[in-house]
Amino acid sequence: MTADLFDSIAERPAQEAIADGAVILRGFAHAVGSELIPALREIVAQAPFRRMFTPGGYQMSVAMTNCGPVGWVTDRSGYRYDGIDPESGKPWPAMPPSFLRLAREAAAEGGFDDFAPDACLVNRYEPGTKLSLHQDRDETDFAAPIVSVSLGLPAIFLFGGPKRSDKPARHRLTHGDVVVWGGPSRLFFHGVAPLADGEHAVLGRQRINLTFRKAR
Ligand code: MD3
Ligand code: FE
Repeated sequence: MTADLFDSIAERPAQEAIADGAVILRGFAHAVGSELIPALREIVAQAPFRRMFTPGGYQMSVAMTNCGPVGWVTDRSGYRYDGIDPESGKPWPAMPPSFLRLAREAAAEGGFDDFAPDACLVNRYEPGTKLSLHQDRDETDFAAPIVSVSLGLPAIFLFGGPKRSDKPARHRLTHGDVVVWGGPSRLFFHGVAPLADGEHAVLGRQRINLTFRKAR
């Protein structure tokens, strides 16, 4: 009993440092998951998921939407943060207080006090979809971390280094896991492997990832 408990703690600590400035907070969003999902449904009702196009003309397999003062968009003219949803011509839905609270608490837990995100990108992965290795560099202030919240089906997160050619490590992220990326790791290459099929009790056949950013 004691050994089992000890082993489970040893193998799955609540905080896993995976790089300088990057920490996985296992299950950090679990308790508030039930609060996040209804808020997410309201966001998606106002700003539905859509598969955007890269500047190179490829349609992304991951579907996206945003909430908050600005949202990340991509089209043939490039990547940018925009206060207006190009599909509706209206501002993005507001960031729910529960989202903001979670992002700020996680950032503080990861060593970043006073995180003030102005964008929350919402990614939807269905089985077989993926996100190729990339850097997040459309924000103005790289001193601010990015906070990510995983919901629904598990995914294999690919975490490389400062160069595209750095061989990525693989980290399995499950429902309720939160990751804080700051410091040197803020500009590391990363991606998500093709999602394995499955069924999640609350979200069904999908994974939803929230990324909180300070864009401006
Ligand atoms: C590491 N999303 O939206 S979240 C993205 O699971 C993105 O949907 C993935 O990469 C997802 O841009 C990964 C984790 C993440 C987000 C931003 C990072 C890791 C990061 C920025 C720098 C380093
Ligand atoms: Fe990214």
